[in-house]
Amino acid sequence: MTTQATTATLSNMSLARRAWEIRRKAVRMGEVQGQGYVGQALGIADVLSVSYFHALAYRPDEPEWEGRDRFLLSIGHYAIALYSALIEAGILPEQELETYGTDDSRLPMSGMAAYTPGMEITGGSLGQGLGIGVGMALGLKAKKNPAFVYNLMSDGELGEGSTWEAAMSAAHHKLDNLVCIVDFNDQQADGKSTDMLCSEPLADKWASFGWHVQRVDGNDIAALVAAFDVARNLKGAKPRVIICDTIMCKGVPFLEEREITHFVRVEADEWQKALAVLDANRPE
Ligand SMILES: Cc1ncc(C[n+]2csc(CCOP(=O)(O)OP(=O)(O)O)c2C)c(N)n1
Ligand SMILES: [Mg+2]
Repeated sequence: MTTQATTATLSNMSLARRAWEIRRKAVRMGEVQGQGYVGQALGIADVLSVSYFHALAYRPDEPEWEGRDRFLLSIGHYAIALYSALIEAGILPEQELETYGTDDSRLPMSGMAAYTPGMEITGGSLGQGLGIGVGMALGLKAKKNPAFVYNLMSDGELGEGSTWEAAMSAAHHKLDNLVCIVDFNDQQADGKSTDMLCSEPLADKWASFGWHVQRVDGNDIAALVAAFDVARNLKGAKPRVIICDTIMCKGVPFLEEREITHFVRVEADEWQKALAVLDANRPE
């Protein structure tokens, strides 16, 4: 599979180490700007590691390669996480990290397709990514392009009606080239997602919409690898969803233990502290 050829050229660093690198870059960007959605980035780092270093086919030096798998960031506010993965994957140069969120940077605080190589869509108006993904997956099929579309969405987006219209449409069109990843961190802007608008039983809901469903610990790399492999190789004309239960701020215990909110507050002197915690726990 093209994926293997792609990752082989990216060295044999472990997926755990890649996730660590993604976490470290996100915290560093947070330090540059003095703010950022680092809680989300720390939580989704394992998913991004498995996506970019196990599952996706892409060419770092040719981000628009027609054969690439499309990775859609429906949640524009997670841009700091995707930039970290794109830098780690060699699609963006590492030094650009220092420009995060500044005027004229290609790395604005919310993801913008027009600014950033590797950013496939301008997400952020929540609930749009899956519908765009349906269109892209249909388009790829029409062009007989075997690439896959991966849409990363949040649990907050489960409250958007457009998500479920897109889900119904994907099953109707038998989009077996579409994988939806739900970051279930049980948090959204006003509190816990389960308290705001409970989506449980979530796996049953997706299944009833005609999707192949898996639910995994989104911070367990082995479980993610297995789930991504099933989603890719499954026979059957269904779209696939991987619901990932993640922990916000994962990997930095003093932030994990803090009362979790949508915008986790990190004081000016805590960025270095967070980096030190990560540095003390660097995987091989
Ligand atoms: C259509 C739309 N409504 C509201 C917002 C404002 N908003 C930005 S992030 C966010 C939280 C959404 O939940 P989730 O993505 O699960 O949040 P997180 O896990 O990052 O806390 C909201 C409501 C938006 N961007 N788009
Ligand atoms: Mg959430």
